[in-house]
Amino acid sequence: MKSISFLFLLSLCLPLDAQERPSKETVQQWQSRKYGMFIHFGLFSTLGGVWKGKQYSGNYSEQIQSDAHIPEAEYAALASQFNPTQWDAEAIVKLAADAGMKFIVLTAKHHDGFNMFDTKQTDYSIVKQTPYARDAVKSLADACRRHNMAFGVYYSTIDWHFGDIPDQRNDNPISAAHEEFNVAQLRELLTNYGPLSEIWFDMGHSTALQSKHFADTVHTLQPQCMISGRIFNSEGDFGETGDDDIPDYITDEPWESPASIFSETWGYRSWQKRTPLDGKIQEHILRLVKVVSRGGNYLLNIGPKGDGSVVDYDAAVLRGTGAWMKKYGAAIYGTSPQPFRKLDFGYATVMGQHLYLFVEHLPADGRIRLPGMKNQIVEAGWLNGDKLSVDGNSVVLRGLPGTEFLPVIDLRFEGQLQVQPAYAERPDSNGRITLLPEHADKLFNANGEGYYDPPTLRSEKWQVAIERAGRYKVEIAYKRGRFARVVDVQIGNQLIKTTLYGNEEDRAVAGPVQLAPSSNVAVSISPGSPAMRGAKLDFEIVSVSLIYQGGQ
Ligand code: H79
Repeated sequence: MKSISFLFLLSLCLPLDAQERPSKETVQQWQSRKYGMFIHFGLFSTLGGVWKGKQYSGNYSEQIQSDAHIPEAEYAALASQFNPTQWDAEAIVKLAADAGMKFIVLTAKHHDGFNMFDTKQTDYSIVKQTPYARDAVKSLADACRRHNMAFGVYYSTIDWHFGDIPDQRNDNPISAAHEEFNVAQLRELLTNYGPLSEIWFDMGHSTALQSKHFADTVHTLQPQCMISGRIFNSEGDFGETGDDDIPDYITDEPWESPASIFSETWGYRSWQKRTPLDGKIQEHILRLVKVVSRGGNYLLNIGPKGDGSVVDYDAAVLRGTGAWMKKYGAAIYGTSPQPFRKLDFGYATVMGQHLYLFVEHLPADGRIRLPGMKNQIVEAGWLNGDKLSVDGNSVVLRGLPGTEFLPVIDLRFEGQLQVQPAYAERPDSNGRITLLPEHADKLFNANGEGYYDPPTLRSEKWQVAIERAGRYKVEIAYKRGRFARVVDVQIGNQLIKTTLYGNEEDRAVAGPVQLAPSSNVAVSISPGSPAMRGAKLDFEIVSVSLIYQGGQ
């Protein structure tokens, strides 16, 4: 009897996540790709940001129907002139490859509700209502398959043609009928276009059950298809940052940063003021490197014209990033994030025994410093270029190699990478180590309830130095909690649990835990496992202390 009720209680804590999700290998593969092409293509492309002679700038051009208050019937009538004969899937895949991109995501349906694929749920599609009469999702999916390019689709959860009222926030609730319509379309997308590497849900304000319904529909048909966080309610397989956003917080979950060439629009805008090419290329290389050094994928968008052709400027930007990638791609694909908190010269990635250093600024004394790196440096040189001299754990530069933008140093080190964080907390004279929230690495869920909900704090993590071997108890001072909750205290590879009670400022004790001397042990506080997807720390940490209790 007792064990039955225990199991029942346990089942309440377990994530209700029966559906199979992408495997570790899939997630790793997805994360290794790093750079992808987003394509915003649809009925809106025919307008290029202009309606009845007026240029609309109140919103992105793919949302001109909303921005210009175009009556539904007038907007829908554009389909009869939509004839993208210049849509060349082969050429687009080649452009992506030339840019160094490893995956493509195409808008199967944007908020306007116009379908770029063959759907049986409505006639409002490129196949049924345009002179072109072909399936654009299919042609691109097939071309991607031929060239070993990963392929995914964007799918707007809201749909103005279905009857959602356009408003700038695109935060509409989803009716039951609309939910069923979406599910039927998702089944088509997940059945008729081969394996999809990801599905990019966007916007709307789905309930928790609706998000789960959409996610289960995807994973029942394709368990390995990665779902974007904008399915909301923590049902995504990867976090999606805000549009054109590179977060300053860190996360250890898979994530992606969607970017447009000009942040004003994703869909084609004929009158976009296009700035000099070199600066634009450099801007996107730098953004890509920032994202990758923090462990994310960079999804850079093009907005083809209504005739299906790619804007020359967009193609040139992509090829410009591709020229850089050709030389420096080894420092991007398959790498792990920067193991240093901050570098004064630029950014870093890691791959096996190589540390790749992206030099944005040449420090005044010419030294590339790697704070806290304990490994012996075997050799260093410009990636695909000249050797460089090493002094202790810094690289000494006499200048930059030519006028190359963001040149990369390839540094080979010995052994397993060990970086002593600059902020590792040391014990006081009583052997007590006090950890404060202002020194913590904060890990966030970027995968929360809705677009306008801020990322939630999932875990706080510190690095400590242990000088004396022995038993330590862990004291957590906290405030503003709710009821009682279990927390996981992870110290190195040891997990201990404790319960925090009440909502007043209070203390809880966990442990003791046996610790050996070490220059660097990670300590973290997280919601008690097994935790729901998206579980957050629902209290505020005042401090965490490791208190020495004596030797063995
Ligand atoms: O497909 C692209 C956008 O159309 C879609 N997401 C990307 C990938 C999107 N739909 N809604 N939103 C994003 C919400 C964003 C709304 C705003 Fe704004 C962005 C409000 C303020 C900044 C757009 C630009 C409206 C005003 C300025």
